[in-house]
Amino acid sequence: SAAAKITTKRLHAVGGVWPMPQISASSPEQYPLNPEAFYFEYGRQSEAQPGCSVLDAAFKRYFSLIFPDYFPGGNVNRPFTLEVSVDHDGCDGYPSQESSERCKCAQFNEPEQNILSSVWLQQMQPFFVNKTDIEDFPRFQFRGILLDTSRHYLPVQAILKTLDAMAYSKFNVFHWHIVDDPSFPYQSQTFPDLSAKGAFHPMTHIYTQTDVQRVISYARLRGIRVLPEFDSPGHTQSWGKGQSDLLTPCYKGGTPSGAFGPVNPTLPSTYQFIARLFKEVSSVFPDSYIHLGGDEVNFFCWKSNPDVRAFMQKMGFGTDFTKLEAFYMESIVNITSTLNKTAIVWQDVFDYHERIPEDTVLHIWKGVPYDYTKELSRITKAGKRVVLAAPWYINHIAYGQDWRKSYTVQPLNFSGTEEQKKLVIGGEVCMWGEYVDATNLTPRLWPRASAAAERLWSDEKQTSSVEKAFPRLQDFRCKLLRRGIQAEPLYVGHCRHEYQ
Ligand code: CP6
Repeated sequence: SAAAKITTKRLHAVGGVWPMPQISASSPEQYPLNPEAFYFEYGRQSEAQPGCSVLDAAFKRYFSLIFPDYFPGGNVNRPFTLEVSVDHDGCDGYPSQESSERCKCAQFNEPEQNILSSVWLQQMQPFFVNKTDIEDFPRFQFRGILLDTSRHYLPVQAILKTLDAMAYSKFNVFHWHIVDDPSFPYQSQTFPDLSAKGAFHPMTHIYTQTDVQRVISYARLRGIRVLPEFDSPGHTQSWGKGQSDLLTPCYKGGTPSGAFGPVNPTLPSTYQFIARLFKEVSSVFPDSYIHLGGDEVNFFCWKSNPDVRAFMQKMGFGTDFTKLEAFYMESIVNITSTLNKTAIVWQDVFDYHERIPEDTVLHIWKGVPYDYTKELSRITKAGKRVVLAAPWYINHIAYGQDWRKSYTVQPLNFSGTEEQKKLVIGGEVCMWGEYVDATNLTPRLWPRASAAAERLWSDEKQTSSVEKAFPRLQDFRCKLLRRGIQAEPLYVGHCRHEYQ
């Protein structure tokens, strides 16, 4: 195919395209696009053929995105067909860590030219396109966004909108920090009291099974995995409302104070509960990963409780409460393994555990702003795979163009061997919810998250200049606006579509 004739000429002038493709070559030849005579078709060599749900849905979406104001009645000139070829595994099932995101795609024109991978349809520009060959693949396999639906409830619509915007920046993991201390909005089939008593409101501020399925299938059609997080043993205050005896009673002056601490790691009933909850979660969420949290465990309440102290003695932990935390995390990681799921945990877990399974992924969030490179060295040295979140806590806002800091992160610039570098599977932008709800989520995320998206997708050398990125990101932000994403401005300026 013509796509095979891709030159390796690297062009920085691919207008409005973000993140930067790995290899692209544009010619000055231009082709008009007319909605009356524009068709998507399945390529002849495509393994996927009509009926491929992911691609059929992508054709519809991207037709509307290319021709947003289209209504029938224009004149037809030369028909223009865009052939699209994808592997069959892109059609059925859910996206996974193994999904191919590689494509050889031509931004037009001869019918032989292919777009491989539906993710790629977003490359097209409306009305006139330059003949462009593109060959592309991600630098990192894991490119996530964390949304926190516990500090504030986010309506399903707000989540779906975020999934749209994620696809435009080629994010492929939605890390759903679904529950935490303030509220438990996940409506469990097995333990309905968790949301009935632990959500902000038992009817309106919950995610029903239908809601969750909607999010998962919406994400699937956009090539996005849904990674659920049920964070424990800390960050679980809301769990205690609907599940008695789960949390540790805190003591004061030898008697229970009425307050509760982290999950009680000393009772067999705790592990029976977790096993049943995770069994449900692992069948509801198809992804092969579950995030188990394990961050920021406060030992104060455990220390105060005489039963916990007695358990420590019996287990030979002495007064080292990190051993107790390790015992708990090990147990729930093992539960996850028996459910055939791989665990992701916050990096805190690494500090106390030598015995977690080799395939457990560590999520790096400490060491802001610069010390995360030490964390990367230390944890990859132990042979563990990592996801880097520390430099991309974009719930933190500052005056000025803070996207530049996100953009100049060098995820592999830490001391370590080539083998260690391979263990960095990607990165994640975290939007913690203390100060974020549906009113400010979109402008706080976009286009700031897109800076990290390019760092995680594109070649670092080709995208080393923040100055060159600036006008492209401004263009891309205008594209987000045209697509209905209320992305905030980067700086002084205007979007051309404002006066067209
Ligand atoms: N919630 C949970 C949070 C944070 C973490 N876990 C957090 C801590 C420090 C900062 C930002 C977020 N809000 N459950 C840590 C992973 Cl600076």
